[in-house]
Amino acid sequence: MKLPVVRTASTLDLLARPCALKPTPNPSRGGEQGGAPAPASWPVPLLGGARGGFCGKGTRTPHAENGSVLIIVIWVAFGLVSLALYFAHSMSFELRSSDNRVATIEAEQAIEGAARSVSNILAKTITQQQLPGTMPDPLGYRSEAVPVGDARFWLIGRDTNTWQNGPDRLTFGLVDEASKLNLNTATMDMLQALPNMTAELAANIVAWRQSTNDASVGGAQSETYLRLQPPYLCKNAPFETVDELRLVYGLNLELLYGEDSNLNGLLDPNETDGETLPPLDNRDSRLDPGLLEYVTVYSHEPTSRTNVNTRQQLEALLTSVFDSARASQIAGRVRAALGGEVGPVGGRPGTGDSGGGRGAAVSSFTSLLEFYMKSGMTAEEFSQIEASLTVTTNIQSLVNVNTASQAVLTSIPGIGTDKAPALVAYRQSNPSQANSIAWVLDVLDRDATRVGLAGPYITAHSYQFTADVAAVGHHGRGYRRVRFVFDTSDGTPRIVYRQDLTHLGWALGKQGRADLLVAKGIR
Ligand SMILES: [Ca+2]
Ligand SMILES: [Ca+2]
Repeated sequence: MKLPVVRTASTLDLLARPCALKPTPNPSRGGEQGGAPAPASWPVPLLGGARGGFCGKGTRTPHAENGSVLIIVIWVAFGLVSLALYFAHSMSFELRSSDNRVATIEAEQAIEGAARSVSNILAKTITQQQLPGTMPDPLGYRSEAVPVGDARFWLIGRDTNTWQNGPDRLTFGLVDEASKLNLNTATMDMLQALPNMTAELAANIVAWRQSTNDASVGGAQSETYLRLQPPYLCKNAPFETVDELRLVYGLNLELLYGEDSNLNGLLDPNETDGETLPPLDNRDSRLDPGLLEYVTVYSHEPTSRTNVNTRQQLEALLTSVFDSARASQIAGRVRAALGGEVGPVGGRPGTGDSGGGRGAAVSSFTSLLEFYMKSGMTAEEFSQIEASLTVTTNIQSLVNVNTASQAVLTSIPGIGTDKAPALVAYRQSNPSQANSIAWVLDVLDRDATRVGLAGPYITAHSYQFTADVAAVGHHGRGYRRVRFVFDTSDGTPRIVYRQDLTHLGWALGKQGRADLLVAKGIR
């Protein structure tokens, strides 16, 4: 039996040229069906078997009609399947988007939790430790992948001891704001000593913060800023945030961010690839950060201190801390150093202290380091009272010599490029002495000139800390990052600054991503 041949192309022909179809008499088929040969005048059926055609009489066979219907049904089915797939894909996309939104909310909540956690850590440090202005022990709290429900957070920190060697791993923990130069108190020379700074830029920074249009400083004043588009005035008032540097004439993003485009203190792959990806870097496998890494506006110390230049105040403090004999011995030496009566001779045994005021008498102490050098106290004794002392009623923002990076230490007069590496090396080898500035005296070789220059700018205490919190929600999604600055100088941790840094992109490095993938796999 010969099967009828259905030409699919004929359907198109049918739709396009219906009149071209002619019935083809088939004697064999007609015989098998037991019917008479199809009349030449069969009407052409359309959909649903309706009779009557647009071509008039007898132009199509029933098999051609069936084929047409089948193909139309296939097309309709194909359309329905396409619609179903489209909606399925759309729903899947919507589901994923909702999941990401949930993860983002989880990450945001984790960041709020982190802020409370840090506040608690700082409050505990204040109440539990006898010495005020102490940095929380990094081993005393969790700062890496801390779980909050299904979310986790990290506190992105800095290891200022190994900073110059090119960080290859992220450091976690709080960042000491006193480890940086304060934009409102640093001198022009100190600012100029920072990496990538010029005399002109340093002058512009000083001119921005100075209260009057004092042209003697040099630097850009309002007439310069009024030529910019849009024009604005020189502030002539202290910096309120570090970000204000972007308004200072000549300071562009390249100078502020340097190679560390995501401000995480880590050399990310795009930060050491030359011109391949932004930022522009020198491809030397070392991180060369911008100015933002080295400056702050938050560091300041509490004002309620005992002034070592006020005799009664000092003697009252010494008597409350030491036994009366030792207190009067120290007080005597201090008086001698200040040009008063000669103090008792003879130092405490075993301390290396030969007794008596050292060097020429001064009218007043210019720094605690100088006071310590001339008081004849041991380092241990000095560390007990150091946080309660000051030399001035107008306390400046000081640099914590125990946490500052080598670049910041280099900018301090009397330390410079020759002593900064020695300071970093010494504190790395002697971490137990980090509660005081007494050790600095040895590294500066007890040189009165160096002590006189560096002393007024250094401290061993910190009261402001940054918590740079990065967080992800469930399955490592919904990345968020917020930077908080806490101030503890009045005895209670307060958030004084908050900035969303999510726009800077992923800050947890390749290792962080790998850790998340591992955690995801384990779940
Ligand atoms: Ca980086
Ligand atoms: Ca580099």
